[in-house]
Amino acid sequence: MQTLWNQKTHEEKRMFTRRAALMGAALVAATPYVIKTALADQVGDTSAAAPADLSALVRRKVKLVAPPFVHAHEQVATTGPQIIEFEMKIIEKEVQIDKDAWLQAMTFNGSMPGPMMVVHEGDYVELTLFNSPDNMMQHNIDFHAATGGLGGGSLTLVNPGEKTVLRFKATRPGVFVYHCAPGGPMIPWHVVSGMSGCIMVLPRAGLKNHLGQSVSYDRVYYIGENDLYIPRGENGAYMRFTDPGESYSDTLAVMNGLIPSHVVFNGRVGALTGDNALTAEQGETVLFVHSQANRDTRPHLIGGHGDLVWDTGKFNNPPERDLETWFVRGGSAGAALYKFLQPGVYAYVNHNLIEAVNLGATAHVIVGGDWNNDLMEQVVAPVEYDAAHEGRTALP
Ligand SMILES: [Cu+2]
Repeated sequence: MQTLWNQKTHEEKRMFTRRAALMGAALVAATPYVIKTALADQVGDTSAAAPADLSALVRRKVKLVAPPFVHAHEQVATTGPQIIEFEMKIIEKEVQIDKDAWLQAMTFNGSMPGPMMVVHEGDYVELTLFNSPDNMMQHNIDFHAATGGLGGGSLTLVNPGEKTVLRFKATRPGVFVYHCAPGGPMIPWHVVSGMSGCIMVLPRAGLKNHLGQSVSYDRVYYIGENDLYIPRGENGAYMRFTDPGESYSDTLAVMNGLIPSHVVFNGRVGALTGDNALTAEQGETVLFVHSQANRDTRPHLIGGHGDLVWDTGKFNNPPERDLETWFVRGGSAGAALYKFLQPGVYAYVNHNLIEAVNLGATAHVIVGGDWNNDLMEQVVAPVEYDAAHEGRTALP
């Protein structure tokens, strides 16, 4: 299949993709009984539903920005519910994820993760989703924040060159994953190829602490974590492919072993370190939103804490306080609020430290300000000691 795929014309690839996706859909239906497919088609048909009258609502267009940044938004809504219009384009492209490793990535809007959307509870999200004509694959979007229709997945399946518009009402406040889910084995493959992102549905009155008092943030950063499965060739080097179709079977073999070759924040090793480090100032409160569409993770801010943490990511639940590490379940997003008290370079990691250090899941936050010796002081700098006389009182 791999060589054949390369010999196909663009049109043939499109047809192939369509057929593969249909096969995927058939697998999802998993039919021992044919009648079940018919029933599923019947109940999944939305064409006869009464139209929703939203003519009284104001529409607002919001341009999405690439993570870790988030588009400008109000924390406390100053209007009633609106229809918030977003656009996203699906782009398949090769991405270098480490010095020696490349991924045939599938992306929402060209980034891994896809952009974070922010709306308020009661708003309507209206997304125009474009599948670039340069792509090979059929894609869609499943919003965990949405109700019905496979989170929108059953209503948004687009071929290369097609667009679709989905509207859903944001009824539950929290941070929620969205991801591509085009059916069958395409689902995990597209997700571990980069197709996930996050939406934050803020309560209209903004965030509240454990006592129900209002809290706000000075900055918000969106960290999307990806587990990646890059196959190695016979010479031990990572394999590089010309297109997603060619990469599929070798990648699937690694995926099914459940051991990622890379675990990264924002698409590649080092995406949020060095010149790309996150920044903040002493005294600022930062909201870290962390999503993982496929696999569990455990964010930890080295040298800091989570002052208020919604580790399940849902703002109707009171936040936990003073956490050292929090847990984000695969297929969800979490949010942690922290006020930086001390300047310095903080590492924000997945505290499986093998994943953080050896596989890539590390970000840095550079915080400017004045050191507070009350919180911490280096009383004696490292110095050689007199082993004949000192250190004898330490042991029991
Ligand atoms: Cu997809």
